[in-house]
Amino acid sequence: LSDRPVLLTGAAGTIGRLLAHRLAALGWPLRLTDLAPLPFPLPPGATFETIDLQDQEAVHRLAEGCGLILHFGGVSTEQSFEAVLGANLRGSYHIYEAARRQKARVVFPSSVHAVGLYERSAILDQDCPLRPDGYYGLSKAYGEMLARLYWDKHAVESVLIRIGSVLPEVSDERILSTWISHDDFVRLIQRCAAAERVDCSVIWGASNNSRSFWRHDARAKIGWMPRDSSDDQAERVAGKVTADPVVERYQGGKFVVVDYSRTD
Ligand code: 15L
Repeated sequence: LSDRPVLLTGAAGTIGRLLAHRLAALGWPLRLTDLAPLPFPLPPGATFETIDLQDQEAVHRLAEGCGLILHFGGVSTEQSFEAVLGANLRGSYHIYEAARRQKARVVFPSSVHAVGLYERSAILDQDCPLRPDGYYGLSKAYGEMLARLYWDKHAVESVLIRIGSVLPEVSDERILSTWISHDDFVRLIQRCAAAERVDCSVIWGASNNSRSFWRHDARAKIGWMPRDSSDDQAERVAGKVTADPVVERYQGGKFVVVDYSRTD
């Protein structure tokens, strides 16, 4: 994979900008894109072009020659089905078609919201049934199945990272379970590129948190072990919870309550 350009979609987003800076500093040849203009100066060795992921031609053109696609573009919050449909469902399909043409590996960021309707007491393994907590989580479940289809049918390799919360530090009690440090996250992306083969692997994207909701994934296969942990931040956020019992009941937290109508 090493000398071919790396396409990073969603480069202006929260995770995109972290990766753009950190991977450029590691000397990666980055091809950045986003729907929005870049809110920071172009990192060394990177190029940038504004495209809409719904424009299949543009996605194919931009992916030309790339060996790895980090697909962080699209909607990242709970929104209407129509909003999610274009960016996340169509957009991810265009990415996978481009990966197939370029014989590129894909890193697909799935999310805690693909399993957000499990209660917080549940401990999940990688092959648990997905329980999305809204249209955004559903688009992540779709992305995982899209990746599976392109692996089984076309041998397109993917790492599906079920990301918890990529934040500089823990901000409430729930995030003690879902937190992944910037350093652990960047090291994970490095392993996604460096691993000899990844097939179609699922990784729980969290640091080594003793309050984790998750266990068992493909980390040994890709050679990643988180080094950080939320544990030493527990005291600082103790008691930081919302007043909403639905938010506090489920792994997905506040995304769950958008249009929630169960009464039991
Ligand atoms: C996500 O999938 C979101 O994109 C992010 O903004 C956070 O809300 C995160 O999940 C989370 O639930 O902590």
